[in-house]
Amino acid sequence: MSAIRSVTARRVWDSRGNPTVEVDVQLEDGSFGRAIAPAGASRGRREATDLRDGGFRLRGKDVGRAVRNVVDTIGPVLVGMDAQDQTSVDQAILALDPSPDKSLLGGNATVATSMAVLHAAAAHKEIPLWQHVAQLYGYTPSLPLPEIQIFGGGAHAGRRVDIQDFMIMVPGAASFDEVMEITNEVYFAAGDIMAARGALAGIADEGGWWPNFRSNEEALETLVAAIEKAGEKPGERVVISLDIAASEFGSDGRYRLALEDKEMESGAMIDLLGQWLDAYPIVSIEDPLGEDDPSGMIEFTRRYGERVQIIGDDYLVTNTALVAKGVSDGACNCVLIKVNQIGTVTEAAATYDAARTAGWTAVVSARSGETEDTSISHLSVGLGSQQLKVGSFQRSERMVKWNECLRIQDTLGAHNFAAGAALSKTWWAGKLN
Ligand code: 2PG
Ligand code: MG
Repeated sequence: MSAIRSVTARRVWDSRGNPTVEVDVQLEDGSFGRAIAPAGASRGRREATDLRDGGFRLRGKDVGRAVRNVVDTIGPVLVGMDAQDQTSVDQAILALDPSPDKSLLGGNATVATSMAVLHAAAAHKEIPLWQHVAQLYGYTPSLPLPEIQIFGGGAHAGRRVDIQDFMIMVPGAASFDEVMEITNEVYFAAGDIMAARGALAGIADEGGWWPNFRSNEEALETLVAAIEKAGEKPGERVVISLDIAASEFGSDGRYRLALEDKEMESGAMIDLLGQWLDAYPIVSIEDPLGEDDPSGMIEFTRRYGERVQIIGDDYLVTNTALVAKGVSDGACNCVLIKVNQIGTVTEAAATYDAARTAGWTAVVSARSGETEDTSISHLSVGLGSQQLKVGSFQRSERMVKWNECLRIQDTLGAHNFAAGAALSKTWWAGKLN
C-alpha cells in the first residue's frame, strides 16, 4: 500500500504574477508528488471557486486561506490513505466541502491536492503520470493534436478585441513534432505581418500576439494571411480554431462587440459566426454563445454541429451534470476539460468519461494563469483526449507543456499521434480522408 505520509502546501506565483497554491504529497515509501493550481481570467459562473484572501494586500489575490485549508483541514484527513485510490482520496476532499462550488476549501486548494496525490501515486509505481492516468481510467494513451493560439484577445488582452482566442490546429501534420514546426512558422509569420503593418505591440496573457486590429474579423483575415505566408494552404494541413468566450461580452442573449460598436441578439450573433464559418477554414469554435444562453447554444449546435466542433467551456465548466444536460439538449458536441473548474481529478475524469461515452470529443485545457506544472500534458495523453489547448507558442508556462508532450513522444512513439482520429465528426475530417 502506498499510504500518504504528509501533505504540505505553500504559496507560489503564476504566469500573471498572482499568488497560487502548490501542494507536496509524500508517501510512506518516500514517493513524492507535487502540483500547482492554475487560474482562469475568463471564468465560468458555475466553476469551482478560487479561494482568495480579499482585502487590499496583493490586490486581494493572496491564497493564505487556501494554503491553510490544505495544511490544516485536507492534509490531516488524507494522511494514512492509499494514494493509489484516487477516488477515495477525492471523495474525502469532497466530504470536507459539500458546497457546490468548493467555496469552503477553495477549488485552488482541492485541485492542487488532488493532482499532487495523482503524481505521488505515479511516482510510487515508478511510471510516468500519463501512464498512471491511462491505467487508472482505462484509456489508450495517445499524443494529442494541439490547439495553439496565434493572437490573444478578450480578457487576456485588455479586451482590445472581443474574441478571446484565435488559434490554429495542424491535423495534417504527421506527428506532434511536426505540429510544433508548422506552428512555429505560422506564429512568426503572423508576427512578421503585424510588424510590417507597424502593429506589433507585444504579447497577450497566453503568449499570442497582442491583437492590434481594427475589427474582430481583421484578426481572422490576418490569421489566414499568416498561414499562407508560412507556405501552407489554409484549410489543408492547417485549420483555424476559435474561442469566442461569448460570456465575456454577452448576457441574457444580447451580445456587444465593443470593437465594432455593434450590439445584437443571439440570432444575429449566430448568423455572424455562421458567416465566419463559411468564409474561413474554422473547424472548432468554443463558447460561441454565452453561458446563460442555452437556447442560442442549442440553435447554434443544430445549425453547425455536423460541420464544426462546438466546445463548451464556460458553458459546461467540466461538470458532469452540465455535460449530461448539454447532451440531452443538443448543445455543444465537445467538452473542454479543465480540472480546476471542477476541483478534483476524479470529477474531471467522470466528466470526460460522460462526454466521450455520449460520442462527444474532448479537449484538455490549460488556464490563462499557468505555471511550470505539466500535469495537463500527461492528463491529455493518459486520457487519450486527442486534443490539448495550452495557449500560444511563446512563454515558458506554455512551452513547458508542449515540450513535455515531445518527451512523452519519445516513449510513446511519434506514430501514436491522434490527429487523424480527433474530431472525426468535423468538417476537416472529410477534407483529409
Ligand atoms: C479559456 C481559458 C484558456 P481562462 O477560456 O478557454 O484560454 O481562459 O483560463 O482565462 O478561462
Ligand atoms: Mg474558453
